[in-house]
Amino acid sequence: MVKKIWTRRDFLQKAGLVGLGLSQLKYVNLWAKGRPSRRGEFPVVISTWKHGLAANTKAGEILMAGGKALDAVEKGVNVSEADPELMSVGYGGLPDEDGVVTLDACIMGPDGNCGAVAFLQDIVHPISVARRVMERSDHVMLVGEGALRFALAHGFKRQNLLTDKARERWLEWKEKLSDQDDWFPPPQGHDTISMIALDKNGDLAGACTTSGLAFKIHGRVGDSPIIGAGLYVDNGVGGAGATGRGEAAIKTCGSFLVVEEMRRGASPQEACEAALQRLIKQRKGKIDFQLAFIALNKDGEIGAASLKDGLQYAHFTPKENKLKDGKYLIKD
Ligand code: SD4
Repeated sequence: MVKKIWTRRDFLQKAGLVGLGLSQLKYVNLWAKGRPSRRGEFPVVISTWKHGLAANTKAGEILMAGGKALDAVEKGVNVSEADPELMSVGYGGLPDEDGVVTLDACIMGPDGNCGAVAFLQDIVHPISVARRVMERSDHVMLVGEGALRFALAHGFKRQNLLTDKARERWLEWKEKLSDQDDWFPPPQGHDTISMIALDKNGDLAGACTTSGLAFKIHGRVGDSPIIGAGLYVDNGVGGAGATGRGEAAIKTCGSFLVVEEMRRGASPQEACEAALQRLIKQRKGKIDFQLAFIALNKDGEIGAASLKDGLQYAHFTPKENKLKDGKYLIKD
């Protein structure tokens, strides 16, 4: 028996689609790739670390009620910022070497607009100040005293962010200092929250907020408030966020790179891994720190990868909000 060779026309005829106009065929192509069917799984949220679960819960509530991705990421990470037990974000964050808590944050919306604050002190919710910078000024980033003054002018309340627990950890660190110490590498501790959300309309937004590396040099700013390094969102493609050694994310424009990889056709998982591979190559394989990326594309697909073992991330869909392990690239 001669095997019939199926043509595109045969397929369309069988599916009853011959006679459709060009624009309708375009839709059929999308359908074949599965996009509208994935819509059922919207909204989606991905965020870093275990505390991402509580942040996702808040973001998910907003999204399930039909809210916008931008509101979801802001209110979601607000939960982490207000948690005194969380020693890497907002209130209760570990201080710098002088015992001062300094916060970095940035936010990016579906319209490509973004806002950031860096080296901000005495304000519990830096992400909300970053959003205010985005919406109420034509600047992108404010730092230090200027960021604080802007926040106070907009009604944010001043508050001491150094909890007793964080102060004790700082004193312990100081007591152990010796003349052999240097700043390389700094103490580890990677619990920045980066969050990307996709709402029911298919719009993306992202947020990233942190107290930065513990016991850093006073004045140090990491990747978390830097658009393209700690966070990047392109509403036509996807979004990505970082956690870990900020200097490494800055040197590779990490989050931007992840999004650009997705633009070139990589899945979110492949894109996260490609950005980390770029870093490994840049450093000729000499990696003595942790860095991780999370990513979410326009179709609701996610990715998460780190240099070393230990990355966890929280993944929210209408069905569940689950803590998962990220893939890592370097086995010690
Ligand atoms: C920083 N990326 O300041 C931040 C630190 C971090 O989880 O991610 N901690 O470099």
